[in-house]
Amino acid sequence: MEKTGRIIKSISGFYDVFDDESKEIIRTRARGNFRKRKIKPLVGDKVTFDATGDLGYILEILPRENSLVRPPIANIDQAIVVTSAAEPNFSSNLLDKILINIEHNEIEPVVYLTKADLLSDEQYQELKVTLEGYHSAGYLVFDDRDSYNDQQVAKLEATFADKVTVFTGQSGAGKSTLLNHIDTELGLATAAISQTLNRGKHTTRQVSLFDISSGLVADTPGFSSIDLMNITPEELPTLFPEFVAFSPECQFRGCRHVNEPGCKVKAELAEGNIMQSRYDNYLYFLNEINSYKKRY
Ligand SMILES: Nc1nc2c(ncn2[C@@H]2O[C@H](COP(=O)(O)OP(=O)(O)OP(=O)(O)O)[C@@H](O)[C@H]2O)c(=O)[nH]1
Ligand SMILES: [Mg+2]
Ligand SMILES: [Zn+2]
Repeated sequence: MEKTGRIIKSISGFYDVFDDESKEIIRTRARGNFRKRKIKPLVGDKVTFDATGDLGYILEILPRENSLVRPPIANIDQAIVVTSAAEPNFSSNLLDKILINIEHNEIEPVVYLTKADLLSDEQYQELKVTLEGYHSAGYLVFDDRDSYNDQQVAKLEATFADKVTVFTGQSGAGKSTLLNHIDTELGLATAAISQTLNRGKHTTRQVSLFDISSGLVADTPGFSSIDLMNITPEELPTLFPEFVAFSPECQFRGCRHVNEPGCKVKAELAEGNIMQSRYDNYLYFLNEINSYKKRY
């Protein structure tokens, strides 16, 4: 009998599927022809499956709304970019890359600061100014000095209803720790980065979806770098919301905001209304994307 459901976990060739109808979790395998067709089921995929035997079989993956490579997950509405102030240190380059990948997949990004308790007052004030820049650029930002203060955690949790939310960000940033504060029954494994590095592994090793506050929420393995392989030089400026806001006032349509005359983005940059670090990262990424093109 053909059923429908969503993959909530993938463990060495098996896929746990949440059955839409029975609300049970059914262990399945993918049909052999998926491999031949070079299709890999992802956590978050909506599927049809057969569950007449002991082990179910995924029959078909329904069309994806979107999918991320890092972390590997499909059909996402919102991404919480867990960003540590220290251990590992804040990197505007990595944050902007993550945000661009999220924007490119039409996923709603949220920036969530962790580990600000490890900063001096002065360092925290400085980082807060940077994060206020992200807020002005159009992002929802959570930047309390105490990452897990109840009010802030409750406010984040309130965004989960009727959505699929993915927690993403650098390894050791505190994704699993934050999820454990939101749902104290999850009991996800967490570890200090020095331990993680010693073992040469990420603490969270697989993507899993959980039912939290009337939504689905994914914990994922962290990473330390990300590429921009799928993004074209034409697309890049459209992935910075603050550039998009000003670009209709650029003299030229399709202005890349580099050397064009009458560029409103550069004018706003000079006025201090666009963050220098975001603009510098933009130029840096443009270069990186152009260098991929030369290689292939
Ligand atoms: N001081 C401080 N430590 C924190 C905070 N958040 C998390 N940690 C610690 O940081 C370490 C890493 O946290 P995890 O939650 O395992 O990080 P993760 O992002 O899930 O890491 P991966 O699963 O490897 O991607 C743990 O030792 C946590 O206790 C925070 O706000 N302040
Ligand atoms: Mg983790
Ligand atoms: Zn321009």
